Amino acid sequence: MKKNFSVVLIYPPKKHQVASQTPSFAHKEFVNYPPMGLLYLAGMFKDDPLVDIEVIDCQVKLQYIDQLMEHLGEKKPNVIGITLISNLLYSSYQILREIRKNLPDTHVLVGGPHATIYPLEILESRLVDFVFTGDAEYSFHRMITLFQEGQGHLEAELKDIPGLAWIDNTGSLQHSPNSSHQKLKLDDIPFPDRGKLDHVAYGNPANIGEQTAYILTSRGCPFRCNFCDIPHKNYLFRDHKNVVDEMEELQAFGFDEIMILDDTFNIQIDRVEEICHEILRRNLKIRWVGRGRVAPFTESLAVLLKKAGCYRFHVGVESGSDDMLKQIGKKITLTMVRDFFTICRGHNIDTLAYFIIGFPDETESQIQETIKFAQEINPEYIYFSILSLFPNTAVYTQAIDQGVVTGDTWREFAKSPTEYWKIPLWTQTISEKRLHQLLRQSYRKFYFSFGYIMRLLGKNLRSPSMILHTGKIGARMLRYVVSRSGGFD
Ligand code: B12
Ligand code: SF4
Repeated sequence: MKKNFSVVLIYPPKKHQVASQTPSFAHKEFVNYPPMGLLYLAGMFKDDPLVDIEVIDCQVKLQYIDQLMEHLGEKKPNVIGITLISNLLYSSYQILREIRKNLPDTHVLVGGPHATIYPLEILESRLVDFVFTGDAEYSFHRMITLFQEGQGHLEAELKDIPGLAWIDNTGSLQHSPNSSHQKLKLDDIPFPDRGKLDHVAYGNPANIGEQTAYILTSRGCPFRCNFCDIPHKNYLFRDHKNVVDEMEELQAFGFDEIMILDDTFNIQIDRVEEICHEILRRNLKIRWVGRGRVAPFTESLAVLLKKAGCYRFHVGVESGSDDMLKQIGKKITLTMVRDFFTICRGHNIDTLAYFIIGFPDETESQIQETIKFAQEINPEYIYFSILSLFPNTAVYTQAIDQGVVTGDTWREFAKSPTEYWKIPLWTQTISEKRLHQLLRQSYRKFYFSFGYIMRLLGKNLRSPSMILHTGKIGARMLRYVVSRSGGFD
């Protein structure tokens, strides 16, 4: 017999976030996207009157742990679930400790990228009951149903839940393989339940709409850049009709802009073309932004994208040196990059280019080439970061093997997160201090050039609120580029 059930899903706060190697104005103060994974989980119960799901994004609401605990203490949910992101682990563990202490009868679940990499370390902390690795929509649904039926303790049932890790009755760690990703049909998964969050809280300064919705049309990436850990190495994608159904729903809901958050939206040009044709066939009038790679990309695709409402495209360029692009396994060349930006400019599609400095053995002159290259390709926006050695990446393994980091420092952090822990960097060739100076230089040379400021004045300042907003970001950025240190939290 199923019972009424209350579930709270939490995205952890930014406070105590491990300092990332991007200036904080670029990722923390002005950019906020909703936790899509939690909205997808909530979507699984949209039509279930017996399950009440609340999603709390502590990056924008109940940002302090005592506020969050007060709310949870009043609500006393049956289940609490938390997304674990490696950089946000310290505060996530603080929350988990408080939950164990104050709500000992509540079932505690975790999932997300960090949980997928370190399930056993998390279970050893004894702060959670179940860890979900990989995509979790169906596993989460099954688990909640088992709880409702009072069967959440049955080992035989738990073993059938793909990707689930737990400590069994004998005290042994168990982990069912998550082979479901390969078989997952994204078109069958209900749309994320966007009604669970206040969407006014989310945005990106580059967006021009009043209210942006975020969608995922694919998951995973078959490329294996050595610095990146995309949770799935194989690429799953949604049918064009399914994608445009969601876009249509979002337009009806009142969103006037859509940002596609895929890591690699344009891997299959045919599918992207079909999406554009479908948008045009249904006469949708909505602006949207894509996120993908510089290749494959063609002139005819750009024409179609523009016609279908795509006004900006984000791509990872990473470096202005062909040797470096080869070394990091990006599988693109500077010629491909130049072609992409020429095509976009020709068709009036704005661009945002991501760059990284501080790769293994990268020289200062290669970094200068990258800074120059950013100016040459002249996107509307750049986003530079210093390479962070993330767990589960080839470059992190290389760093361990070559003694650049001492031991598996991420695993130690995963076992017991500390407040002032620092992400390892590759500082054998260029010191951390110099990398930060070069990072500041990259933003200064690009955003504070005469040409860029003139372009900004001509293009972006359409309303008083936009002028105010741009002024605020400009002032913050100026403070950063002239500062000698700081700005990284
Ligand atoms: C969009 C995005 C962002 C956005 C928004 C983050 C947000 N609010 O979700 C922005 C740009 C703000 C961002 C910032 C950062 N991000 Co980010 N981001 C992503 C990206 C591209 C997509 C996330 C997403 O929506 N995925 C789609 C959903 C459906 O999948 P999902 O979130 O994994 O959720 C599923 C499962 O994990 C699971 N699940 C998730 N949570 C839970 C909870 C429970 C209880 C259960 C049962 C299951 C479960 O079920 C979900 C449905 O299947 C991912 C890469 C990727 N492809 O996942 C990186 C990624 C998550 N980001 C990452 C990082 C490192 C960061 C930053 C630290 C980067 C930085 N240098 O500052 C910051 C800090 C994060 C922060 N402050 O929140 C890493 C995390 C690595 C790690 N080991 O934790 C990833 C994996 C990218 C990478 N390859 O390195 N990010
Ligand atoms: S950086 Fe982009 S292309 Fe490379 S593996 Fe990650 S998602 Fe794929």
